[in-house]
Amino acid sequence: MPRLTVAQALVTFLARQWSERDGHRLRLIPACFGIFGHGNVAGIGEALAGPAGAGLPYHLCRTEQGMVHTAAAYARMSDRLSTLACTTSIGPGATNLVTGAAGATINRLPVLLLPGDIFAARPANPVLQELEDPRSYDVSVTDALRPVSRYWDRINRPEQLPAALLAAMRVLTDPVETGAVTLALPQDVQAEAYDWPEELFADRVWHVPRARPDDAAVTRAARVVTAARRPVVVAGGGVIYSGACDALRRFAEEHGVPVAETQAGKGALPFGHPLALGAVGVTGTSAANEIAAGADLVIGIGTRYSDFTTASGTLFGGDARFVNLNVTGFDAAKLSGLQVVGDARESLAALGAACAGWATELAYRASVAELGQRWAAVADRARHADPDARPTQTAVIGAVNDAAGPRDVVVCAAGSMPGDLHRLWRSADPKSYHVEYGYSCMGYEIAGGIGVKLASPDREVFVLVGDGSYLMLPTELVTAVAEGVKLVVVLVDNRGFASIGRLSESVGAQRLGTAYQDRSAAPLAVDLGANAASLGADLIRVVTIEELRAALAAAKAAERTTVIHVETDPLVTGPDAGAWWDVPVAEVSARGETQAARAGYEAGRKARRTHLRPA
Ligand SMILES: Cc1ncc(C[n+]2csc(CCOP(=O)(O)OP(=O)(O)O)c2C)c(N)n1
Ligand SMILES: [Mg+2]
Repeated sequence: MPRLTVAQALVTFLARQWSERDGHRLRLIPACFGIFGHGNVAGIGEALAGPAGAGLPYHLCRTEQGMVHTAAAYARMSDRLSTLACTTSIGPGATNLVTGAAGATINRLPVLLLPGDIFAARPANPVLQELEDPRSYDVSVTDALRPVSRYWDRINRPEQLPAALLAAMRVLTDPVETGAVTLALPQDVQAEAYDWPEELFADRVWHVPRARPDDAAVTRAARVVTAARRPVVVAGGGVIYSGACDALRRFAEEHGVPVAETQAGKGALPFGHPLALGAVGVTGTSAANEIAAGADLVIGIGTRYSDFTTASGTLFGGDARFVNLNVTGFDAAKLSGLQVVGDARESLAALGAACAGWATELAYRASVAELGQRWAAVADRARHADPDARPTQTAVIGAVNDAAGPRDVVVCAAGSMPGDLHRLWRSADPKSYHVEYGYSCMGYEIAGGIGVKLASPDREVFVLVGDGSYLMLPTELVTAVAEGVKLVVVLVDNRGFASIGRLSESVGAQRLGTAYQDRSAAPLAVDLGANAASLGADLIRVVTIEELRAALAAAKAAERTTVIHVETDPLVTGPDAGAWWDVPVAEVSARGETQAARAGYEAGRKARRTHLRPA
């Protein structure tokens, strides 16, 4: 019976966990990111520094929020078969995890969080950074992680550790339940020794299942599908995580069904495929949205049906039926859909076989191709740069897309770029488009880029980050530099929040607080490029698109992380397909513009469908 501290046992255990799917075995948790404080340095810190730590390399990050983004991005890039552990101190180190944890859980991505916690024995409380809830000494700040975690536990005695570890690994590797998993570790318990059963440290393989759908559900779905005349697939992130892209392409081609993509599903069908409609929803293309609006059947695969996908309930027709293929019944049941609960690849194969011989009419497919070409012409114009004008954001995106090889990855999360990227980026590979739009968390970009690069070092990683997002979390640049994780960061500076500025104006809020300026409304003398250079990145400043192209080539060839700073015009917007997004406008206001915005809002709201028709 090995005698180890709780922290040593935990670290030893983590180094011996594996995931397996389709015969591929991966380390489930190959590394640990962290920041030490008094709440984890003596327990987890000592364990990672000792012999147990040999199997779990440690990486120092600069912000706890950032490291959770890094872990989530790593997991997304690994199709949820592998993730990172994150260790923090108690108090603020622990609460800094909350935002990242929410992002991971919302995006259905596994991350293992190991915050320190206040003494279980309470010998001299309150300890530094203890919350002290007068209603109960049982409450600590790590309780804030409960609602954003899919499994949450506090290890108050060593005996509790084995069962908690097994439960944590199960949830991390379960495609239905996965998300943030938190094991809060009181600082005294971390250092406590215990005689552990030897078997706890055996190599353990977590087989990630490919759940097969119920035969009767597939038969029901096939009946609905083969009766459709204008079906459309909405492909979400689940298609990519399941490795179902080939199955999707076969299904689409065999049955002549066009495919529209959510943010997480973008790249499921490569750009240029005659049945690829591209982005759908609020940030969608005119091709996808027109087909979606006229569809009599929506086949949602691995999608959460967020408001961006459904245009807040206004995109699909009131009579449209839904057949939803999803690994979780929770998502499959949305929009009154006919539920096919199972792994996306398995379900697509089963549904395809059950629909054998059926295909849409040629005229329908021809209309898909024509709408696709019409959108491509609009996109071409937006991506094209006027050599004499200040670069537009869409021309910047075009230049980065041109510089990126087919397997290279673009990373983004918040602001106006995710919408432009969703519509305009041309993906040749399902892992080449990495826009975090479940939580759309400012600050994800650089930290997420690190996770992407760590998971796929053979790909070039292009981080597109707005000035607002950059200012929220530039610090992870230091981590990229220190760890030798090479990123190409394109810092798109439009002096404030172009996205929220535009939204503010459209809802009658007069762009209040959306430009970076001083109290006299003069532009701020803030130099973000100098900031990036001061954090250790190589800096290239560019003014024109031609300079940007040269800088991208240089940054690709470089071995170090490069930040390319480019200024764009916040008032020039990309093309959009006019889909509606529900952001309520003030019902009463003295201002005419706000009253007009409210009238427009009420008109828009009328188009909302309930989708209560049973499938
Ligand atoms: C952490 C966080 N806080 C606030 C928001 C709300 N928000 C969404 S986009 C945005 C502005 C982003 O600015 P920037 O990165 O410069 O992009 P731009 O809008 O200029 O394209 C804000 C404040 C958010 N998504 N995330
Ligand atoms: Mg901006």
